[in-house]
Amino acid sequence: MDEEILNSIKENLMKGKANEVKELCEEAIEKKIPIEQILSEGLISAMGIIGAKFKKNEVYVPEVLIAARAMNSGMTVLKPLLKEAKIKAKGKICIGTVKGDLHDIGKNLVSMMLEGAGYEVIDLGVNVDPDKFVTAVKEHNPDIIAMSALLTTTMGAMKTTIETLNAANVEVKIIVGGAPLTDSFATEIGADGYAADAASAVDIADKMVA
Ligand code: B1M
Repeated sequence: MDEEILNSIKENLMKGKANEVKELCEEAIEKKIPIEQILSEGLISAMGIIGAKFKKNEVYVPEVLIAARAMNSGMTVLKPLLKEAKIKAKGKICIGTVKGDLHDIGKNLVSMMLEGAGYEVIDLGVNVDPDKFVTAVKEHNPDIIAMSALLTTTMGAMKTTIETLNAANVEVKIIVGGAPLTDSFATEIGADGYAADAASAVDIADKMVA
């Protein structure tokens, strides 16, 4: 019976059916299925499948976005209970698009996938000044800083941000991503990881917090 509801949550999430996911999560709570189980075997598991399909080009950005919307809709029901139960997130990540860059579709997608994978994500927005990343590390003490850049002209801001973080002597791992980036650029600027897409960002974050 529990398995049936959890499978329905999964299937509806993958189809992007936000209302159904919300109702099924409410039903699961009424049936006293543990919150962790609803989260991991329902929502997170479904987003994981979407992420893997996205990586293989079996689904595209719109499908991922509607699945993420359905995930969020289920999360509105679970979040207050998660807080009550003090269930710990996998890790904390501050994410932002670097200074000078206003593109946020990819960043939002990465953010949703990370949340879908069980991370607490603090979104710093777009055009984020290097000092704002430093302030965020001091304020939130994240495990990871995730930076996005879509312009060749703003890739340099990633290097400046890493230099600023290093100068501030803060202890944090750094993942960078965005269409113009490469693995070798990430290494060159001193990032700890490069993710080519949203699903890979989750894989790398998982390795970093493991
Ligand atoms: Co802009 N734009 N844009 N734009 N725009 C590009 C990026 C461009 C390639 C278009 C082109 O010329 N063909 C070009 C950049 C050229 C270059 O630098 N090489 C460009 C330009 C030039 C500009 C302006 C300078 C145009 C102008 O005003 N003259 C200007 C700059 C504004 C600024 O930022 N200061 C500008 C403005 C805009 C809009 C505001 C109109 C709009 C942005 C709206 C928004 O984001 N809210 C826009 C858009 C939509 C695009 C395109 C069409 C689409 C970008 C996008 O959202 N893709 C883009 C052309 C293109 O890509 N076809 C273009 C979908 C998204 C899901 O993919 O962001 O790549 P992406 O994210 C992927 C991965 O890259 C990765 O995962 C995501 C999912 O797989 N990823 C990460 C991204 N961040 C990551 C972080 C990670 C890990 C992975 O970890 C930290």
